[in-house]
Amino acid sequence: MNNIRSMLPVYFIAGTQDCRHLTGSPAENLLNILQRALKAGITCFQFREKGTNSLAQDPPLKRRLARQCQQLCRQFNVPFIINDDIELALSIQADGIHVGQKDTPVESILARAAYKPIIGLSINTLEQAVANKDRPDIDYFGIGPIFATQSKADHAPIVGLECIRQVRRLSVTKPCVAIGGINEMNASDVRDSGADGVAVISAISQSADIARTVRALALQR
Ligand code: TZP
Ligand code: MG
Repeated sequence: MNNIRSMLPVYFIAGTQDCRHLTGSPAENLLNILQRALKAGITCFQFREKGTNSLAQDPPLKRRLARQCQQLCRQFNVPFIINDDIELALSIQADGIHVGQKDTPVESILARAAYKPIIGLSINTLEQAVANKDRPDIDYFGIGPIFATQSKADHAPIVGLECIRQVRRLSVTKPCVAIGGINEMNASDVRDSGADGVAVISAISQSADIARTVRALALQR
């Protein structure tokens, strides 16, 4: 995956905890939503099992589901990223790994990897953006939360669109995907502020019409 920017326009993130409004098993629900999102044209998928309602407590099941999601993404030629779980990501050769500021440091991920995974880092302040902007081992930033979100209980302070603008004003040219409370209505503002793409959980996982939502998120460029 040479062109990181091209994978950021509609970056879908989900785990079984985000699909509990459906009636099937947790794994079926996620695969069902992911398949519809892939058919609709998402440009990247991040597998993120987090919290008490997730499979974080059941590693074998989590691993099996990760592989199923990876296979689905492969069929659609869409990068498959794993949130935080370095062991799992490296053992199944996920295309990439996304980490937060408090997760495993990027150097130690790469020291353990037998291949070069795409690396995404969450950014919540201008200082973090500037400190990491010239690091060649980080492929993209996830900036947020931009708006209020229901999908992450322990989220960092909301930064608003202004944070994306300021990051760009500080000459941060690294590919950036914005996250947190982004939907069909505000995605164009997010892009106009300087983000290369939008990362969403609920806008897609809870959409009554995933095809329409993905098209709308994609068109707002
Ligand atoms: N990190 C910052 S906000 C967030 C994460 C994982 C949740 C985004 O979810 P939603 O439903 O798109 O607001
Ligand atoms: Mg994390």
